Amino acid sequence: MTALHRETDTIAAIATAPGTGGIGIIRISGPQARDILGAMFRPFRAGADPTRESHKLHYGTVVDRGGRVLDEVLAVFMKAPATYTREDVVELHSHGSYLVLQAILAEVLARGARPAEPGEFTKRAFLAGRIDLTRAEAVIDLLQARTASGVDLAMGQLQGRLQEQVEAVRQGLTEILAILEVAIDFPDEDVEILDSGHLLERLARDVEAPLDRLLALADQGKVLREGISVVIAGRPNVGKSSLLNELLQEQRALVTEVPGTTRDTIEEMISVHGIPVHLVDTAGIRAHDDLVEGLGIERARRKMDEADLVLFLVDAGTGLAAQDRELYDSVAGRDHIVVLNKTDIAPPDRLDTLEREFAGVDVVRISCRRQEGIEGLRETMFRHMLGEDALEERPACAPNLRHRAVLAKCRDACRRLRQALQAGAPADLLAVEVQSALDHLGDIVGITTPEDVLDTIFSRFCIGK
Ligand SMILES: Nc1nc2c(ncn2[C@@H]2O[C@H](COP(=O)(O)OP(=O)(O)OP(=O)(O)O)[C@@H](O)[C@H]2O)c(=O)[nH]1
Ligand SMILES: [Mg+2]
Repeated sequence: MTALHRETDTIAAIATAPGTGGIGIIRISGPQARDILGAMFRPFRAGADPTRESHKLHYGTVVDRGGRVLDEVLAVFMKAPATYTREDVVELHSHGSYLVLQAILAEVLARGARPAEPGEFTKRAFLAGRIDLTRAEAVIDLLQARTASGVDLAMGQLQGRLQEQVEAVRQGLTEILAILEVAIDFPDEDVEILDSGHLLERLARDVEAPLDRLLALADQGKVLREGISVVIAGRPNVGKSSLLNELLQEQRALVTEVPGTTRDTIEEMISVHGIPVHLVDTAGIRAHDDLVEGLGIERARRKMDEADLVLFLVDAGTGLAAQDRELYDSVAGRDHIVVLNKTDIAPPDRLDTLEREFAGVDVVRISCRRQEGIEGLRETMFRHMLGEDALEERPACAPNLRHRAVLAKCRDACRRLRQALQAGAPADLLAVEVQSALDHLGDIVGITTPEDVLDTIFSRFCIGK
């Protein structure tokens, strides 16, 4: 199926979720939608005819071919092209009984529609050119978003933020291609048409820089959509469980002055400036001869290995012990923040000494007892998750994994183009690289996307969307 091919059959599906709801909606799209409505619908108001009035709700019943009333409904006919699919669309709003919905759908199908495949309504919107592929993908992201920040991203993408940025890069490449084509068409001109310095400048400004920004956004996108996992680690009694409780703002974990209080991991979800964080409190890690504590410590180490970010907690009241240094060896290689706890009982010069010990690492001072420094810790966590500038400016959209892979290929093509330009390669050779970069971007917005990729994307949808 290509973008030029318009569907000629009519599709129908129950658009609301399975189960019992207040109302349920059946959606029909295609050339027969209007006739199917006309044949099934009996308006309550004399002379009313929804098939003659577009985008207007009508109250009545739907009946089967034997004249039996299936339900009372609100029916709307939406004339092409001002519809979701750009085809004629009918919606029947019935009572939300799944049996009623199925009976109405069966009648619609008996009158000539066929069952819609998953995502087929949105696919038609895409094939009709109403939305590009990034917007179509945003629809499913929105339906499946599990976090508030994921919803924000999907909404930005649905409104075309990603498409705009990709189109801007495409524009930059198209202009470079136009310059190259002039050079190819007039190879014998005396004037130097191909000013490689100028082209390199354009490439850097209009193509490479925005591409790099998009790639950075993709990394942020993963965090915003899925959140990250953060593990609190440290030797016994440094205040790990106290910190979990502070971040949760709830007395979730047991806190005592006995080292080895926490034996199993404790896992909770929190939100750090809108980003979902899977927070794990662990058993204090130390040498031990207790079976249960040993199992807890093993688990703590495993959680630390899986974590995206480790909060390495130190008791500033006692200072660094051999156990801290030993444990820090296995933390230092991962993304981590050093957290100096119990500042309320630490002599000020010790805090300075400790900070010097961890030179070059983010160190945050807190006191769980006085509830101090927790907001600063949240901000430092946020910067680790999204980068320095993210607190001021949150991304309005972000490339997903599919986009990221294609952007990386486009970036490679640009790298080859840059090298060829610097080596003084002929215009036709340069044009090949530009074209390849353009094709990759075309995959993102859906211009050159292979059929099997399209199928995979739309198969992720639910039926009726
Ligand atoms: N003075 C002071 N004491 C604190 C602070 N934070 C925690 N504590 C105390 O330190 C002791 C240990 O706290 P926990 O939160 O249980 O420490 P933990 O790291 O979870 O300990 P384990 O589970 O045994 O590994 C408790 O008596 C807390 O009240 C703080 O900021 N200042
Ligand atoms: Mg604990």
